[in-house]
Amino acid sequence: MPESYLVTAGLPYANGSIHIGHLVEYLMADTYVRALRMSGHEAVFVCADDTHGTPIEINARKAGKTPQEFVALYAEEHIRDFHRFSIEFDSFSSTNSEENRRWVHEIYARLRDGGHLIERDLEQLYDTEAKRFLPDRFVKGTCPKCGTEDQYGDVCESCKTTYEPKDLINPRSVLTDSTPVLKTSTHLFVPLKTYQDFLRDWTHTESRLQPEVRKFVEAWLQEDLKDWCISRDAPYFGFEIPDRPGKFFYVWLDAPVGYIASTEQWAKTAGTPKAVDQFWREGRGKIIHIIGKDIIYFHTLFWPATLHAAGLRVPDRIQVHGMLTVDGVKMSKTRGTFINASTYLEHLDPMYLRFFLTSKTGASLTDIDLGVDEFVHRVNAELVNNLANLLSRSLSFLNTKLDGIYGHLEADTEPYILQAKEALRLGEAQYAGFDLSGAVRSALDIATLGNKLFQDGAPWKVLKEDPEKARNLVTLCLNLARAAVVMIAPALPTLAEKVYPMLGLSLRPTRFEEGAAFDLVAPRRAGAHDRIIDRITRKEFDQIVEATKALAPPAPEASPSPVEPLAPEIDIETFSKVDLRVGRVLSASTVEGATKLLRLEVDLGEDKPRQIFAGIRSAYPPEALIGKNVLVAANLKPRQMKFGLSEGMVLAAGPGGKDIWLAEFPEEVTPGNRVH
Ligand code: 2FM
Ligand code: ZN
Repeated sequence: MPESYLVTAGLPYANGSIHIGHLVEYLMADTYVRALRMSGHEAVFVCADDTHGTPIEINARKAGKTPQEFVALYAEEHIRDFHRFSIEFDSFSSTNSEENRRWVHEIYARLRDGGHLIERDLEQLYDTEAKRFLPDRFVKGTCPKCGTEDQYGDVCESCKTTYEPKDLINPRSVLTDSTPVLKTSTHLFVPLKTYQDFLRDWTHTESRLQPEVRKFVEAWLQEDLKDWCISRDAPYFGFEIPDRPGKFFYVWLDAPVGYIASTEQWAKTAGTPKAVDQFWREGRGKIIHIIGKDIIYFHTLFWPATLHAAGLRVPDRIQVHGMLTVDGVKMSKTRGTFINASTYLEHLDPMYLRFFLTSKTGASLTDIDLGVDEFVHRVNAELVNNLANLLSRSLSFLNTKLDGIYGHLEADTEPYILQAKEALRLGEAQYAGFDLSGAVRSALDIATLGNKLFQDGAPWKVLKEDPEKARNLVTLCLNLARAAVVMIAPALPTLAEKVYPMLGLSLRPTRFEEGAAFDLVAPRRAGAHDRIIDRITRKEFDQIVEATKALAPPAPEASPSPVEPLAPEIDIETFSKVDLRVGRVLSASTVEGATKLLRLEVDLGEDKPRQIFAGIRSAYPPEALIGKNVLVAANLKPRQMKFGLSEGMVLAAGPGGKDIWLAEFPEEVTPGNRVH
């Protein structure tokens, strides 16, 4: 049954270039949407630039531009980069649009008139010369803890203590160097706890959230949600609050509303202006948000609560993906792995990255690693030597030896055809369940079968005695290749477009069913064949890394850190008394009254998960921990803390503050495994 879907990807800030970390999400969303359409569904794919907020306002000023000019430059760049990666939105809008302003006003009016807003005073540092309140990074002063001078208003670089700007000793404004004063301002809040019951129901609805995300949200919902401040004082780049001159909506209020505004822009250009109301007021189809795990809180609490309060449709599904790492570590500017889409494109065909990233993207929150050697190896072995090779060798054989005319599918080919049809069915379901990796694998399995038949059947030998037998064999191989191309088309649309005419077909695949047609038979003929795709080498990727390094500002000189002296020697028996286990983090949450701690629920393969308090809050946002396999000292005597019992210890390294790293194991390792 054809259904309707509205699919969104997170809105990129109009404050920086699209990089390979972003691409994980946009490629996932684009591939998913293409697959929905090939299954016969209606799928509308919208996105926009996220344009508001303090960082953009400040960077625009630094660049000598108005915020509007500044975001316009990024909009142009983003649209160009997406296009070059064949990421095709039905609408790519901006949160600074008139459509968005209207929707924000409507939502605000509904919140206000429904009695869903409260007012409260906040005391913050204010620069009397610049006439503005100062966010954390606009205040410097002496650390209240260790006395180090010249520290920002959020964290001390020296002792890593986090604090409020107003806690600094001798604070001064970064903008004017004047001494800020404390000033009170009235702000608007959404009392989120009013929606706690609604959110619980919403969270529990089947297939709304991945199980690991649901656990996480449930943990947040166990405690009263804090009121959410939705206003900011002028000057601010954003929408002014209608009946509050000088107050603006906080960027995270208007950003997701951009999903609706972008739907409206699509609806108007498609000539069906009512479609926006159909999706967002009447329930025309499923609303699916694809996001990274760093913005779960916004999408599972603030956003559905806001929509619910405003009487609009709430999302049907939030699909969360893991973050991109390169060779197992976070992307880094100095390592040259914080690669912009445009830098990549100067060196390699986007198809390689589409292939690799989709082949690594599944339905879990596990981080996605771009291992450089693996990238080169898999592109060459799977895309070039398997799929493209099947097409090239079979097409070139048919065209050069057999006049390009297809033969027949003999009766004994039935099992192979059934096998391919089964892979197509499986692949289609895999796409629908966001298991893109599985779907790509299903396509490659069909190609592997084709290559094996070609190799075993050796048409170049058969040709002399029985050219029709050779023709029929190659015909089977090309029908299998076509099935594989159809299956992989959502991930690699440009490959499919290139290859379809070579097979004698028009334009591009539009339905998965076509892959199961097996109708490339006489008297049809193949088209002219051409190079499909070339092998790559490590050198090309290294050039991308070098080009990226050249863009990065020089790294500050690292101060030598003395290595701590070793503890006294112990024997193996003493060591083996420590029972080290692999534990999987099921949930993580902050602890009221403890600025350094996170409360973790860790699965050690036992009947029930353990509660462990870990002093890693300064380094890890709780949501980044879900699903990680960590190293746990499992036979430590449980410790009663003020906040509860801590039943073990997770092990980590680093000097403190943001620089703490948990010891981790890959996802394949089973929780509870002993570490020797
Ligand atoms: O985290 C980000 O990059 C935000 N710009 C995402 C916004 S998504 C949506 F809610 F607007
Ligand atoms: Zn300090």
